[in-house]
Amino acid sequence: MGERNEVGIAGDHSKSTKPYDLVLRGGTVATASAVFPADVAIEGEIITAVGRDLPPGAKEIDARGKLVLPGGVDSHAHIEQVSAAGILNADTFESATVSAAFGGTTTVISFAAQHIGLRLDEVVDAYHALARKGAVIDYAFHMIIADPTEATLKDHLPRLVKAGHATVKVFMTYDRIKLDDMQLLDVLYAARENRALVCVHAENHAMISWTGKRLVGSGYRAPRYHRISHPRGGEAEAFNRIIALAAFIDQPIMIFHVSSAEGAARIRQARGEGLKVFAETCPQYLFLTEKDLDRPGLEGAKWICSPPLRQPSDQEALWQALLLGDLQTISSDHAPYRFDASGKLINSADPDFKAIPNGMPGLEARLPLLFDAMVSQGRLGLEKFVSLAATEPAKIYGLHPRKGEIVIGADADIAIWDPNRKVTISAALMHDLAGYSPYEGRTVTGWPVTVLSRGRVVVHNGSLYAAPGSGRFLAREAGAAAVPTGRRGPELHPEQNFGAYI
Ligand code: DUC
Ligand code: ZN
Ligand code: ZN
Repeated sequence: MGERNEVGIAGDHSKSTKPYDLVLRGGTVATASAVFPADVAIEGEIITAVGRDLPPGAKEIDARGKLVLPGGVDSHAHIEQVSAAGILNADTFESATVSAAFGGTTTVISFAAQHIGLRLDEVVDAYHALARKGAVIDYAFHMIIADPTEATLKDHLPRLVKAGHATVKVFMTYDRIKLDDMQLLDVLYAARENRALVCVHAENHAMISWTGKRLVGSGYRAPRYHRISHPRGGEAEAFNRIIALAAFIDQPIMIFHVSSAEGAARIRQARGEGLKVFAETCPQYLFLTEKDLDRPGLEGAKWICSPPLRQPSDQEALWQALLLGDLQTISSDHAPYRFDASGKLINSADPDFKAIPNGMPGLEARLPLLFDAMVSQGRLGLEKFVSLAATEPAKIYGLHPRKGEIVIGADADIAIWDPNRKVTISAALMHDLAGYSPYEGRTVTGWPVTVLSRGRVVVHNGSLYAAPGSGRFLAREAGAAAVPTGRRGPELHPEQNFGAYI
């Protein structure tokens, strides 16, 4: 990777006759470990040099006064996906990836969502077709397994992992897609056999259903009761359970969208015990609270997501967990539903909170919100921003070093940020199809002004330059994150279980 015919040594252009295709000149480059002034040279789709005073490019972009950062990697976004309740969300691959690009994100991992009775390989093919048609940035899929039949786990999954789908996702809640503990063990075991990382939506289903039923039965129907119906102890319980199951099988897991202080504490404990438990949180859990749900009438429906928005003390605990490395990534969990009869109000014009689809848009606002908090306001700093938003997700999900870092040989996926630009977030500014922004009216400092995907300018000064279908599928092998520790539950060891191979 990264070698040029003319020069022999990647990054040394001194003996070359041909100019670089493109040079980003005079900016400040940031990686997850350093911030330094440098030009970045690109040939074709690849970064081929990073250094001071590089020779000219056939084209140049003036990056003086700007930050040159790896394009964001959003490792959790629901795009053109049919939900557990059978509802299609608002975005297409085109609108979602355009929105991502405007927000500085150049790689997205969305879902291929199996429902009961469907063949996993056919599901993956169907999402491939949608993405191939619409995506303007590069993409991959987590395979949602809702029907872990023998054919799914023994036939389709192994073939799909070999075809570059290195991650699966399972749900511990939601009628119709939740897996019971036996099924979770089956998926964890199959993932271990095939070397795939298992991502988990972990909440206690019975606690949610029981509380929700009693609330609605007693007439508490408003959106704010959504939060009450997802008890914080239900997150901690499900984390404990999936961690115990994964430790028994010795299968690394990624716990999605950590929302509570108790949840973060469980992950810290598991990691302290040497278990391979990775975890993410999302901007909504860092920047919004249950107060956002508590609005007159049905307005709060726009802020219904699961797990729910919680309290300022949870936000502080999540920031602390990010600081300590207990949480390694921040994804959007983009799941857009319009505030009308196609989305949030699809089940009724006056729904109780249980009948309102879960989720909110976030692909575009993710990085500007984080940049503002972490860089402009100084919380954790620029290197950590790059790490959480791009480098770590790329590493954990098998995309690094191709994605997630400005380094010779990587894809030229780059976002040039104006660190001083002030922007007030509004639905009108966003490019998704949700029709509202949960962050309406919030002013952030710092904005991605030019975004490149594999060396192509896809966004520049508020205009789009990419065609639908120009994004590419990223086949991934599981990286180090998915390698088991080698310490299974003793009951699975023939030396310790009277010789049984199970
Ligand atoms: N919860 C999910 O589990 N998925 C999509 C969005 C949400 O709120
Ligand atoms: Zn989820
Ligand atoms: Zn999700």
